[in-house]
Amino acid sequence: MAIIVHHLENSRSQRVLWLLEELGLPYTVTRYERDRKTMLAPPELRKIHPLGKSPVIEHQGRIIAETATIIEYLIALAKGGPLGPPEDSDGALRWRYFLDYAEGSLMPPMLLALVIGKMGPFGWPARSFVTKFAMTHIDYVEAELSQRAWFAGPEFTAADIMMSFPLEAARARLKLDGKRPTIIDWLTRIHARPAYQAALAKGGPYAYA
Ligand SMILES: N[C@@H](CCC(=O)N[C@@H](CS)C(=O)NCC(=O)O)C(=O)O
Repeated sequence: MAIIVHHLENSRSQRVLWLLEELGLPYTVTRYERDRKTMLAPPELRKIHPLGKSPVIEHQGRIIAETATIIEYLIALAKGGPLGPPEDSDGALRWRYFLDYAEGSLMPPMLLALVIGKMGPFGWPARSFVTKFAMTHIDYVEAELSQRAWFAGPEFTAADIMMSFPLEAARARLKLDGKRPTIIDWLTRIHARPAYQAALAKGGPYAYA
């Protein structure tokens, strides 16, 4: 049974389309547009999952939310393969870690930077604190990526897919170009992947590519 992806434009769910393209699994996309004023998801998404967020997938009667959970589910469905955890235990640990780190630790400062930016002058008092908080993570990620080609090890895996959205958001909000060459090089390499480009064509508007 094909997988249905409930996909919100310009959002984290782009990663799920990309993973499905990499895995070559059949899927269909139900697209949602953001409210033009609030930039929130439309109420129809709440009919799929009570939180009304994207991504959500449907498969064999299951409704599955949370990007990392979806990624692990799809990797299991594809029976592992090169995008799953590496065979060496350090690589496997890094794979799992970056799946959690992307949404659990890296996204909160990126979201704060977005909110502060939208607040205009009211956000100014918090700006230097938030930027410092965010840049601590960016420096950490830059150092990690300087040690190996991809997040889990020498090969591209789903850990790279998971890390794409926060780092694309960081590039847009924290103006990383010219300052963090390793992250920018990694972004250039992921954007060059045919499956990344195919997912863009399926997903519609995505302001971070
Ligand atoms: N940690 C969740 C976050 C889900 C989430 O916040 N999705 C955003 C997309 S960028 C969303 O649906 N935002 C619209 C809204 O909050 O109304 C995940 O990774 O799936």
